[in-house]
Amino acid sequence: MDLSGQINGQQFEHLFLNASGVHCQSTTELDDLLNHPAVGGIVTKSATLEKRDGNPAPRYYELADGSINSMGLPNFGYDYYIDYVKQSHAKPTILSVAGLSAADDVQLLHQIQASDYAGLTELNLSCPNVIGKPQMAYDYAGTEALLKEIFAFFKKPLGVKLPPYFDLVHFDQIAAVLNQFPLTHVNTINSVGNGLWVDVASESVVIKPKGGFGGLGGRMVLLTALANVRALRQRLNDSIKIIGTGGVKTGADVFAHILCGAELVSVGTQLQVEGLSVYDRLTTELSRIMADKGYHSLSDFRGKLKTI
Ligand code: ERO
Repeated sequence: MDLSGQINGQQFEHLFLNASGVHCQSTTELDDLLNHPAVGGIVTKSATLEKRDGNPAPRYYELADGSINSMGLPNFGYDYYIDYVKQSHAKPTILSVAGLSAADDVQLLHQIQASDYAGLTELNLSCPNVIGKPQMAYDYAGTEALLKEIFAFFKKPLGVKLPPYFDLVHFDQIAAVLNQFPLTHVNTINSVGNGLWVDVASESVVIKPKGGFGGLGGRMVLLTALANVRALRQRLNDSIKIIGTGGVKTGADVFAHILCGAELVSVGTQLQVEGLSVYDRLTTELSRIMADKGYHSLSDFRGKLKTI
């Protein structure tokens, strides 16, 4: 079975990645992922210019059908992650970066441009959990201005991590912005920002930051993730590949992401729940579905969702 995909000519022998934020903060965790045979490549925890502890705990909570988090960007800082991805690895790496402001984003990308890192970078335009900082990619004019400034000097492969959109007009608007730039990929979706879970027994919220509001992930966001992959695939230039992230629990969910047009697929909440063995199970389940349908390669059905 050929489960490979490509971004910017870089071959991912296996379609599975981690979702940024899960099992990717330390080099030990990143090594675990890279050493796993069913993982095609890794995405780092989004790096800020300086190391951050993040928001106060509890800041992650597992629900029956997914998760809610308000981690607040805990990470070891840009230097830590650039040092890691600059090493020679047997699989592709994606360096995720997230400024706390547009000026930070520009500075991070200047530093990457000046470094000898030649792999993929992903600018996170969608963190829902930095208190007082809006998600940049909901501001279309701001995103356009930022990408203009960045691509004036940034000549290395760059993609962006997007928040979920919910209105068809918003897909048109963000695609019109993104299509102006030589992006290698978009990664969609980040968590669904600012949900709220109420524990009825204790009559309380379940995470501490922001009065209990946080980003939703896991199975409960699958339909939103598929809609975003599909709607963006229908609107973006063919050269901009899509990493499908969100809601993957079974091989059928992975199949659906590919059918909607994903090149690669990330696993977040379910990786947190199940550990690295999730990738073996998903590979088995996906391969069985493909075999039953007579498919040998992801390209046999990628983007070929039927409408009625
Ligand atoms: O709180 C976080 O560190 C975080 N959580 C998410 O669900 N998505 C993010 O993009 C993110 C931080 C960048």
